[in-house]
Amino acid sequence: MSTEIKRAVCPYDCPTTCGFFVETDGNKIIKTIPDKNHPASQGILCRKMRKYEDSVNSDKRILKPLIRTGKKSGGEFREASWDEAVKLISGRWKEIIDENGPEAIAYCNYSGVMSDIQRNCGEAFFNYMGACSLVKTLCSTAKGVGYSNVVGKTSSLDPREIKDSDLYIIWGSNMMATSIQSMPDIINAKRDGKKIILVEPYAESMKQYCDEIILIKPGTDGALALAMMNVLVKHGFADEEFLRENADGYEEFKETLSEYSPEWAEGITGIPAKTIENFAAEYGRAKAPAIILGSGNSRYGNGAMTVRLITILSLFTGVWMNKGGGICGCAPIDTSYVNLKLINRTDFRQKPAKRININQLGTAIKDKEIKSLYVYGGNPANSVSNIKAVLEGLEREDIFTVVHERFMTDTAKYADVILPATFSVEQTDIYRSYGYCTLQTARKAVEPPGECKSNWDTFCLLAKEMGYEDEYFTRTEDEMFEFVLNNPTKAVEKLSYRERQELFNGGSVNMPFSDHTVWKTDSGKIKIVNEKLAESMPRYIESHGGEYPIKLISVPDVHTLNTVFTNNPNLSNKRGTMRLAIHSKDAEARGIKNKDRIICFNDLAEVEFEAFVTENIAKGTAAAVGTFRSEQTLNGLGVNALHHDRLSDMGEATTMNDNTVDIRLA
Ligand SMILES: Nc1nc2c(c(=O)[nH]1)N[C@H]1C(S)=C(S)[C@@H](COP(=O)(O)OP(=O)(O)OC[C@H]3O[C@@H](n4cnc5c(=O)[nH]c(N)nc54)[C@H](O)[C@@H]3O)O[C@H]1N2
Ligand SMILES: Nc1nc2c(c(=O)[nH]1)N[C@H]1C(S)=C(S)[C@@H](COP(=O)(O)OP(=O)(O)OC[C@H]3O[C@@H](n4cnc5c(=O)[nH]c(N)nc54)[C@H](O)[C@@H]3O)O[C@H]1N2
Ligand code: SF4
Ligand SMILES: [Mo]
Repeated sequence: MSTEIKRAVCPYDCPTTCGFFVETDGNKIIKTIPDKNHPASQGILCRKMRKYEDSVNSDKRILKPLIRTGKKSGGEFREASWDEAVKLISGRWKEIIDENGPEAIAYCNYSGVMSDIQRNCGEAFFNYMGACSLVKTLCSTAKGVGYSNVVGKTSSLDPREIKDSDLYIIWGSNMMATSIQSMPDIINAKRDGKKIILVEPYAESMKQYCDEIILIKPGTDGALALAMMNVLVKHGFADEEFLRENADGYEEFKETLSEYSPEWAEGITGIPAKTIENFAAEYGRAKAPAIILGSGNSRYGNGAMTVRLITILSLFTGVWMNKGGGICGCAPIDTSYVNLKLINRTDFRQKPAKRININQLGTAIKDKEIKSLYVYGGNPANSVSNIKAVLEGLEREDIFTVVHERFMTDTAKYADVILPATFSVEQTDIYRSYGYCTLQTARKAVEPPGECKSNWDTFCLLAKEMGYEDEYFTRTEDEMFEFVLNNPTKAVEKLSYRERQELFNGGSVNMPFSDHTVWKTDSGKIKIVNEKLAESMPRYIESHGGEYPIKLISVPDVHTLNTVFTNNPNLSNKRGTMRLAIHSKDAEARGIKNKDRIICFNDLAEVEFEAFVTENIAKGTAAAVGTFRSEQTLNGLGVNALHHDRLSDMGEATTMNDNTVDIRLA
């Protein structure tokens, strides 16, 4: 059998955006091969992707359009042709637009495929239609806003720059799950005697790689950062000359710091004052400490302020000027690699429409004014907060729902029409990374099975049927790909001929690291005080919290990525039963032992878990690991049923870690 090796890029929502190769027999993917020379992943593929062929060739894939025959969510469908499905959809949409206007149509898209054309082409379609617009803030928008409120467009460290750091603070990141490619640097640093400190409410996964574990109460990291800055000033570790020269508002901010003593912070964070003193001093002495910041602590009612405070802390001792010093995990790229406007076509929208925040999708689609919902590259029936509201909306007989999917997800079960979707290796696209300075492309490696179609091809078909005549919708996928590459941004224009050629054929290009020492803000200075904000002076604000005694957080699982891979039995089985980690003291107080069936409850729902009793979690905290399909849950509900749909202080982002619950034996 003759086979061929083709280049591929991981399309999932991870900071690394790993590159790899696939071996094909001309028909199917038969093997996934890591790329040792890849600039970011360097031959390391996570366990989810090591046998990607199992996911791509799964016999559970949807291969034909399906039309509902039974009740909503009943899972009864009949096969249909694309022609019938597309005519049905466009027919209903035209009726709805005639009767109620285009804002009666909503869409939902998130992280299923992160490559630029396939992810964003739906924006162009719904902009053209004039449908409701979607506020896509399900993940880490509060983090981005908190960071840029201080340093504007100045970039954070690319993970490849932390090799030069002399102290590592892993601040709320389960790197074993979400940034495995940086783990060799952590392991090597520890071996070389550099210290690794973990700041986490839930340290189970990372504890063995760290020298010191600081367990913190969820949502209180801002208080820790402030107390550290109090100590840095008190003991002369703050680089005051640097701050006076480079930052707006240092003197005023410094005056407020005396309030934020380690003893004050102990009361809020649960971390002993002495530990805070020592941590701050250790940080103050380091020449090039790297704060590796996850997104977990931004998913709170105070999330943007928390990240703002940690960003200020990272600047407080002047270490951004030293190689390896600074913050890693925010935005390492300070320029644009792809001209996104060519894809999402914001210019198609004639007037502003009703905005739907994805975190509040349930409330939005319960509203009878919404007559149709189109879902692609997302699984809101599992991934969005306040699941009961989402399901109530999806259950409506009078909401015409179309789901473009690869598998029969919980969301797809509620569809009137399901359209079969492709995998990344069956489509052509451009891949930016949000964690590394790389730009990649991959051409289609194999033809899709059955009648699966990419998002691009599907939207072009729907546009044709709707009578949308713009040239945009007439291009083939390859033509669109080449059109975007032929209209490069300034950063891409600077690449060599060979690199540009590589992008055309499918390849990974290493872009230069950014300069972390030029402040790309409106004043050209670091914004400690930012007059443009309602909260111009940074301070500690409380998270939303709630009336129940236990704080609930949701954390990533190493075997799955949100609900992607939950249809792969090898990975799901290894992940095991839906678990809730709780501290042994909290368990004891409730008569709960390890592996007991427990009910976690609040005003929104009751969700059953298996108890995981541990010392590696802050007291008064419960951590739900992974996102589950309903059939894999214990009582039909996942943890998101316990999440309110409140938004963050800035960035309109998720606050999925900011809920309270109580727990009892089942
Ligand atoms: N409890 C809990 N909830 C969470 C999280 C958590 O850790 N715990 N994480 C949160 C975060 S950070 C995020 S980003 C969100 C993710 O939320 P979502 O993006 O809604 O959820 P996913 O589970 O990633 O679902 C993506 C779906 O897209 C489909 N898909 C993949 N590729 C394609 C394609 O090319 N075309 C089409 N049409 N479909 C495709 C996949 O089959 C999958 O069903 O979840 C959030 N919710
Ligand atoms: N294996 C795997 N990989 C993934 C994902 C996955 O689900 N599984 N998800 C993908 C997605 S969608 C994203 S957005 C990225 C990043 O995904 P994220 O969900 O941002 O993951 P992490 O950055 O590892 O950060 C989560 C960590 O924050 C901690 N945390 C929660 N609250 C607090 C707090 O108040 N303070 C502190 N200090 N820590 C807190 C949690 O305990 C957890 O360890 O990863 C991607 N990669
Ligand atoms: S899921 Fe994340 S870590 Fe795994 S291959 Fe894809 S980008 Fe890399
Ligand atoms: Mo995410």
